[in-house]
Amino acid sequence: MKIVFYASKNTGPWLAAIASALSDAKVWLWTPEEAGRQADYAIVWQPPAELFASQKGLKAVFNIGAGVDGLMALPNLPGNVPIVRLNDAGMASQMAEYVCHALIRHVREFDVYSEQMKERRWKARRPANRMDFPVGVMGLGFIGARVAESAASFGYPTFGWSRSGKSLPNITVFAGQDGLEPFLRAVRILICVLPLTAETQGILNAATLSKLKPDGYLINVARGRHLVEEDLLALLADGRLAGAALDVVCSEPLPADHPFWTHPKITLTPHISALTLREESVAQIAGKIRMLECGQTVEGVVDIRRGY
Ligand code: OXD
Repeated sequence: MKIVFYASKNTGPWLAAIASALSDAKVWLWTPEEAGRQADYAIVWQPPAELFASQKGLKAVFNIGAGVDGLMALPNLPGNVPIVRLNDAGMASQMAEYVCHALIRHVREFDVYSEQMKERRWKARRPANRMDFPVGVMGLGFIGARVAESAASFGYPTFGWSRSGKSLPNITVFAGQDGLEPFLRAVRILICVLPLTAETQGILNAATLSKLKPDGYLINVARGRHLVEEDLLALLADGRLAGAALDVVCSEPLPADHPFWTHPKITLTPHISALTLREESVAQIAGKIRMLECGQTVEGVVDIRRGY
């Protein structure tokens, strides 16, 4: 079996992990010089378009990440073979941790306590009532469902929204375009875990964000392009939103002169809410390759029409 791999960094450890999980496979790093070398499987993260232009016999493509928007944008992606994304591989619990941390930091006012500490002020603030902070999760795939369940487990009233809906214990779920407005109106803390597609790009904008309950708070752990950044800045400026925690931005790394860096109501992290865990990911991909080789179907196959 022949496997071509592409990532822009840490390639040595990935190649070694794949070779050790699939010891009968020949594994190599894609380079333009070796573009003609044909593989059965491609395991990639943000590959150049030329990779697919040169590969003619792929049986499946594995994305070493949960979001496939980067792959979907490539012109030569083979249309007739499974494109498989990671499902979970340790990401759901990282994402749930990140989101609950951002949620609780905001609701329990930990940023205020950090400021008080700088002033050596010992002063308790009024306790927050979780009922005043209904949480809404946009995107209820494996990761989104885990995020919603985690928020609900702390006792926050929790709502979910997705294209086609889903039944989840303790979560009130809204579906589709008709469900979007009632969902937003029910929510004060909005969490975006959506896949990025033509339909969801820009979904976090002035019209949608201003439907949140007053003093709304946004947590975006999906993709920067879900958010219209200037709309967020305007809503923060006029006090319509209380703040935002952003793990993703339109242009990554965020340019040094971007207003988000110094905004007092924005907390930023550099796209780390759920990092790809090499061991878990390689074990999952190797298992799926073995299943495909035996003619079985695998989980996590992308619906190219939907884009996720
Ligand atoms: C992913 C990511 O899609 O890291 O997995 O953003």
